[in-house]
Amino acid sequence: VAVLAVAALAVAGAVTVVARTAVAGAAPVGGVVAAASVEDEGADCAVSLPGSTTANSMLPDPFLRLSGSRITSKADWRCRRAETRELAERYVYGDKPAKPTSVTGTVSSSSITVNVSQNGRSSSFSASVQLPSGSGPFPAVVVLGGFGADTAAIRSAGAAVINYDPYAVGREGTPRNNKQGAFYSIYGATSSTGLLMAWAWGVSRIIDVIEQSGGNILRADATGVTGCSRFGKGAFVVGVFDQRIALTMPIESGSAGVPIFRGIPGEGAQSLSSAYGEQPWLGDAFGSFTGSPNNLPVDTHQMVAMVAPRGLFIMDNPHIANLGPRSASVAALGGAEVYKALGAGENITYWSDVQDGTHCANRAEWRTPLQQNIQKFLLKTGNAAGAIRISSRAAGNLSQWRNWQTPTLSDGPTNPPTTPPTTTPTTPPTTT
Ligand code: MCU
Repeated sequence: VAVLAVAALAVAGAVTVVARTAVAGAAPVGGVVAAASVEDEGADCAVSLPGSTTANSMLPDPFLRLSGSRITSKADWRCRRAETRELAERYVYGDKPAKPTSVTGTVSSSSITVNVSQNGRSSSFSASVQLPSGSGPFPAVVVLGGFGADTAAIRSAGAAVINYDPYAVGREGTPRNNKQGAFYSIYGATSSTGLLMAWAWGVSRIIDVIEQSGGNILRADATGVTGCSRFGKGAFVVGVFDQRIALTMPIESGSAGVPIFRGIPGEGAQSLSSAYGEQPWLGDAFGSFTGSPNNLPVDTHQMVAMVAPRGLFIMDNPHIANLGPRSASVAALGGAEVYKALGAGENITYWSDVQDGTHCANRAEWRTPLQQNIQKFLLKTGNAAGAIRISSRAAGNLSQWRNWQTPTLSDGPTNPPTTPPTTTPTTPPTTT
């Protein structure tokens, strides 16, 4: 990787390569990391969100607990992650309900069906499956929408493709007070949960069905997700909110995807009010923050961090400022600090060093890292290093966005902090 990076720098002269140093003592989560066996490992963490938020023009400290103390061990991340999840649900995406009381379905070599019911309401959806050659059971990559992902490369690497239609679960083109699709049939058309989270809930239910299927065709412990553009936003949210996803691969996701909210206005990317208004992608609560992202108590570098230590391969396009690639690079660099602190710095790749500016083009540059990521995190036959390859056309600078430094986290678990939380000044809630 070092050779490749240096060569690219010398030839193109347009690439900023941040070399990754090996992290010592990476034992528990470094190297190849299996996904969790449950959707949310921190579901039992007690989290109480404050009633108000404090404006902060810098990226919130991902290591700082709501109580005001910083985490000190790797084990502490589990419940700090749970706090981050609650913040992300309340302020950004809306709630993701836990697994419904009944999830049933089937897995065949050509399709997956999902039937869900809860509180007397039921809904169902299905997805087609394309297996790779060879004999299974296979890992699978859920592909949101029908474009932008290199499905041929996925299959030739040895993973199945699950063609998931997000609109079956959360339709576009509806007003916020009349959302439609399998998610909203269960949770109501006035649910404040946005489409991206509804789509994520749908993929979680697909994984439930794969788990229950007995694993003869598809492996339940090796699922990836990808998609481009609005489906890159979706793929990102899928991976953030289900720890069974072993490899998350958003492509050119743009505003409401990977880019830090705080950076979008300055970069001239699709505005937060435009992204919020175009479709009900984000949760209804985000509407109070479209003009004031500094009031958000969370930003997308923390969504990146929520994927840690699992595989994350962010693909971006530096040629289209509307996508916010500079802000996306900052999200990746900020989230990578949590990966490093957990000893998993080699598990994140950000790659915007691409030639073709066409949105959602099939890009030769991503084929090798795509297959390497599939080998490493899904097939578990490889151990390629992560790479941060930020195009100098759209290179963000993390140091301009943070006033915190990355702690050295100890390996052993620690007890909850004994010092009382420090009182910080708060502004009144920005929600109206
Ligand atoms: C980049 O993703 C979106 C973008 O946010 C929208 O403004 C635009 O209409 O559609 C993009 C997309 O999904 O393109 C396929």
